[in-house]
Amino acid sequence: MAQTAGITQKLILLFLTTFLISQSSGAPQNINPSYSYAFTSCAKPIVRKEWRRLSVDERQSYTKAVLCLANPKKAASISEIGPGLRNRYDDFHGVHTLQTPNIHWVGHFILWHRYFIATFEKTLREVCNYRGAQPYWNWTIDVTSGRDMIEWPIFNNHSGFGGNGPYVDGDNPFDIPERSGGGCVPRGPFNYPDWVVHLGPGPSIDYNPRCLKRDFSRPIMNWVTPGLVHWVTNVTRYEDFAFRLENLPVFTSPNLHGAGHFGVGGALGEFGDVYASPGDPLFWVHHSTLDKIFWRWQQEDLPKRLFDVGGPVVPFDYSNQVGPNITLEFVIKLGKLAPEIPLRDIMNIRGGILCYDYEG
Ligand SMILES: *[C@@H]1O[C@H](CO)[C@@H](O)[C@H](O)[C@H]1NC(C)=O
Ligand SMILES: *[C@@H]1O[C@H](CO)[C@@H](O)[C@H](O)[C@H]1NC(C)=O
Ligand SMILES: *[C@@H]1O[C@H](CO)[C@@H](O)[C@H](O)[C@H]1NC(C)=O
Ligand SMILES: *[C@@H]1O[C@H](CO)[C@@H](O)[C@H](O)[C@H]1NC(C)=O
Ligand SMILES: [Cu+2]
Repeated sequence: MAQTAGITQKLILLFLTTFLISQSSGAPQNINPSYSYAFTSCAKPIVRKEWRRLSVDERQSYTKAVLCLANPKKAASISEIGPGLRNRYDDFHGVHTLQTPNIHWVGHFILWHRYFIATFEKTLREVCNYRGAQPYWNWTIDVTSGRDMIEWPIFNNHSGFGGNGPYVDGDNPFDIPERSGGGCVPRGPFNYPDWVVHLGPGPSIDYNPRCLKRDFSRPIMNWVTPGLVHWVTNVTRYEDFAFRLENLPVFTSPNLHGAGHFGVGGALGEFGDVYASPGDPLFWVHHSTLDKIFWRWQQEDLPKRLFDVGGPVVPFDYSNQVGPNITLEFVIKLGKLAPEIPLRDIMNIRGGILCYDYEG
């Protein structure tokens, strides 16, 4: 029954999309006319589901596939970034580390991460025989539930990513409020030594094997509200959406991207480390949610938004003191993990080189 409803929903979606495009075809605006809408090439997208919509088996097959990517016998390192990288998961971590100074607080933040996640999802499927799609984590449901973070399904010891680390004292340079952990995640698929973070902290790509730490901060997680999601999406231009999604890197002003990173990673956890955050596999479910919000924003006015990009090439250069804005021809790279592509190729999640969609 739920399956049928999902399919119906997708058909309606496809219909609406086609309808909007045919409506607009008389007077294209902000659309490059050389592009043909390539939905036909992606008739059967893989469908990314919310974590709790997966069965326990499906959740475990996802986390098992992630563990497989970190097993050098099953998924060898190919990135040639350095001797500190020992497996394919490290390659993803290392590519993010090397590019961290160029992919945050820029116009292409959400698009670079879209390509990064899609490549990760493809690798899970091709290298580790994972049959599903990359899941996403709708934090709004958990934050508004009022339940303790430790009880959220995503942090389940058995069917999730495990929970918080035990409390340990430590530096808290950003004054993360009510930090509550900081120690090694004790249970779940990503406890030590089942899961070993190799790179970091920060920009280091040296071999530095250690446990995954988490340091929950409920007040930061509470940044996520339906009102904040609305504020981010209640804009008509891409550059405004992109700016609001990241917002200023300050702890006095809430932002969706930071809520997940610092709500879970706090002061001492990997997830709060802007370079080393992929060391925590929550990275993928959190960033997929941002991508879903982006896609939903695009869909609200597809003719205008499918190919709308903007915002600075250089981090924080919102008034172009240093460099230009991104364009559809702006090229992004993932090292040896995937071909270099212009942003144009990944504007549509159901066309060109991408073929996935979101349920819910
Ligand atoms: C998260 O769930 C809420 C409540 O069901 C829903 O309104 C919202 O659109 C969802 N957000 C995302 C990103 O899926
Ligand atoms: C998960 O395991 C930790 C450590 O053993 C425990 O403190 C916590 O209560 C468990 N979480 C749940 C929801 O049972
Ligand atoms: C959404 O944008 C409109 C038009 O700019 C504005 O009037 C409205 O207050 C905004 N709503 C929110 C919740 O930001
Ligand atoms: C960058 O985009 C902004 C907003 O559209 C625009 O005002 C500005 O002129 C652009 N900067 C450059 C250098 O093109
Ligand atoms: Cu990032």
